[in-house]
Amino acid sequence: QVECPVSYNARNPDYSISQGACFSPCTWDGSNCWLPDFPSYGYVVDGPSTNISASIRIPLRKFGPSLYGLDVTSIVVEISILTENSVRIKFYDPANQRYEVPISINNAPSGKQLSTSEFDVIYPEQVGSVFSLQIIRKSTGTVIFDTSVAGITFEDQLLSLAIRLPSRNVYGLGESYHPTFRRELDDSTWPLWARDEPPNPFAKTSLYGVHPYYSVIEADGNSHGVLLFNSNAQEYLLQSTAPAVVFRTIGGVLDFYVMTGPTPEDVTRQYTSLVGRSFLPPYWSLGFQLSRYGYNNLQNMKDAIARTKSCNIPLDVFYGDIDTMDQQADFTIDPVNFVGLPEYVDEQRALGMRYVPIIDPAIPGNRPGYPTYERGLRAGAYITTETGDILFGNVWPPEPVAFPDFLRPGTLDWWITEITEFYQTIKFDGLWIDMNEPANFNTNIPGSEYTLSCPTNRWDDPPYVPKAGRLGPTDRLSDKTICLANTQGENGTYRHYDVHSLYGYTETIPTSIACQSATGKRGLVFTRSSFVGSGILGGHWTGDNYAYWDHLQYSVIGLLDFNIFGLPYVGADICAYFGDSEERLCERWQELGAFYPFSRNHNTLGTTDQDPCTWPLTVGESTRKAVTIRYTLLPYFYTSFYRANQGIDGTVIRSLAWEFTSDQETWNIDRQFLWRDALLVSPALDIDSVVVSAYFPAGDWFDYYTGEKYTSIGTYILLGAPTDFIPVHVRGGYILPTQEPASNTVLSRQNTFGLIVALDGARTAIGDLFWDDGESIDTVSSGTYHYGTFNFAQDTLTQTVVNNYPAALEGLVLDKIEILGNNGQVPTSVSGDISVDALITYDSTYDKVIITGAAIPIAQAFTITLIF
Ligand code: MIG
Repeated sequence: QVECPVSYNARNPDYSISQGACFSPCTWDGSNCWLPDFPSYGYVVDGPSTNISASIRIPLRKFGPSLYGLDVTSIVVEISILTENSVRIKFYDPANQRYEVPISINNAPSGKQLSTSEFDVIYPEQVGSVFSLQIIRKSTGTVIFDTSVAGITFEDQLLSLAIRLPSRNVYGLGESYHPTFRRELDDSTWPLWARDEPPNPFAKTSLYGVHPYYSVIEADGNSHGVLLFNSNAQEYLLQSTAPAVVFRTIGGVLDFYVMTGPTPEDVTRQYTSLVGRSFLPPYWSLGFQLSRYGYNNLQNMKDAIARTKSCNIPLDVFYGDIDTMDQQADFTIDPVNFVGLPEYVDEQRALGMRYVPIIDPAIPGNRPGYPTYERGLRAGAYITTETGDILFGNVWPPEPVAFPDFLRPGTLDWWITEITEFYQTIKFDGLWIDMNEPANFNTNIPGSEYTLSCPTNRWDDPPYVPKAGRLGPTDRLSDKTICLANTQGENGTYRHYDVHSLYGYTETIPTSIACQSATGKRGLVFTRSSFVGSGILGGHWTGDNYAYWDHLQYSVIGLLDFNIFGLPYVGADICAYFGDSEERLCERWQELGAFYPFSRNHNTLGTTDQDPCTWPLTVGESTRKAVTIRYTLLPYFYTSFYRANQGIDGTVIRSLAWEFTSDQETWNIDRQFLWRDALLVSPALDIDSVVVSAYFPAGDWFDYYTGEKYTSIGTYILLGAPTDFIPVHVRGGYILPTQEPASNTVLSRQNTFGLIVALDGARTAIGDLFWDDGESIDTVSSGTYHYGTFNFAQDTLTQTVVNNYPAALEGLVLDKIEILGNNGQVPTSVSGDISVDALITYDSTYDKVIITGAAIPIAQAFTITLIF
């Protein structure tokens, strides 16, 4: 049985359903409302299958009762095998072109039919049979995708498919705050609708971005993933019985992609191959970053940066939020409070720092002497109402504002020009795009000065209101955003109803182009609202978190989620956005945040300062220690981003479940994570706690700080975690490139390299190094990069240069090599491509061999051998 979709505007305020809201054909069982049992309604096979343009098409016809009406009686399901391990299943209306997501993904059919080496697709062929579809993993017989749990619904404004799951290990589906990485199948319904709504772990609300994608670990450890490529307002039900994921959307088509792994990392790689590999972030964007909303004037900004530098915390990036603008208008600078900002930026950039300003989409339309609006008007850049007038809302700035329509070509040119011209005012290195759900204050709330009240029509008030609609006093989808009947695209091709959740995605594209054309460099763009495939061009921060200990913990889940969504460049506001942070919390947050891909301390207007060196006690010192580890390991981290960008790997921040899938204990772990495959981070996340119960999958692990070895058979170990300390371990069998840290990455990139060689039981290890100038556009495609692989075996360490580009590493040497896990075998010397002055020492306490003064040019292949 599957729960009946009961419109959210017919429900009780707590979302529960009363009998009166449960109507035929659904039935009330005294406490809940159920759909009729399958197969008493749905679609039947209506004719023979045909094979057209490398896909199989099966005509289907509706039978049984309708839910909200306007059923599409005749639909087609088209099955296209894309690769040996991916398939597309698309249900659509062959007679009427319906809206489809206007983003191109890599979905060319291969021409294979219903079966690959990995899976079979099965459905009844006989005309008149009730249609359902199964995908079966060949190697195990597991049914990984099974629609025989409920009837398919394909109405004009309600489309639904229920998928029976082969296990209860479901991950992904977002963006939302949820308290566990492995989703709870507890009969809850979650929205998928871009919304400016702070994260609330208890209310199951919409967040900024939309990723209708899950990944499942099957009972035997095989793994698959499922994407519903749809951008309309959606919800999904995580049903306990069956168990099942039920998708419901109010528009578009049902366009599913299934990836069959078989490992979770394979699934993520297959997903990023489909929707696009993540961008390669500039090296500096992996440095530590400082921000706040409400510096209020230049002096406060300068003070925070000076404080941070004065306690020797490496720092690469500083920010200008909307308070640096002239009354929050894009491309301006507050002429009173931030006079001198461009000069200060120049001064800091000369020292190797980078500056990133915020940009909001909304453009004030009523402000004398503000040419950006006029130019946008001439470009036809703004979203219009149904009657063709420009739509005015009220957000930042809180005055009548127009919303750029990034689905119109003219908008793109205008936007790129505005950003490029802003570069003449102030030099920036990246752009931070906010409020792009798009947010609008007070929509449908009468009484405020510039209230946007959305008219009543079938888009603003659809017959079925999914959970995404329930938010404020009026419970409409347009609450806190703009009206859904508005049109977008050239000649009003689209309704905002359809493309709402693509707003952030579509803004990211021209912003990224503009950032590169203005700066001539790779740049960094990160966005609050994201969609499937946003990782190609941008990163993400997880939004307006609170100064609570559980938000510290959930930030780990945010990292893991976005890594499986293909946006590995992600982070949470360190020390929290809302609320005054607290010293111990901020200290732990700085320690954990030192291991976020996007590592930025940020808070909101009116809160007390929380930059690491503003605190009286040890936050500054603890931050310095953790951030110094980060900078030391940046060559390894940067290489990990290269691997995700190239599809060698799926994730950068990796859950233990993705790396040690055969160990079931890892499937629930979400308080620890890995940097790729070889660095385990086990943060202290609880108030007052100075120990961490950390899980160590079977193998050898080395304490990052001491080199002490733990050989685990797969156990929890209680680790000491004093307030100034974050446990970090290196995995045996791996080689991590390092570099001497410095006060920023411009300087650290000139320092000597090191290698941490962590041996496994067989005394072997592998690793790699990607290096380029860290900021040029397209270094990979132009071949202007170094990529080398390291290997240690039979007492010999080598680098093989896979892509030779010595210019990237000119003058840089590998100087320090630490070999961990020697089983007490002490070399007396070292031979090969190494300086005769190299020193070799042995630390008997931790069984560590340390070679210093190696002076090996790191751009070149080398071989060195330990002599015993
Ligand atoms: O209404 O630009 O999430 O990071 O500092 C708040 C001000 C608007 C929300 C973002 C936050 C940013 C803030 N913005």
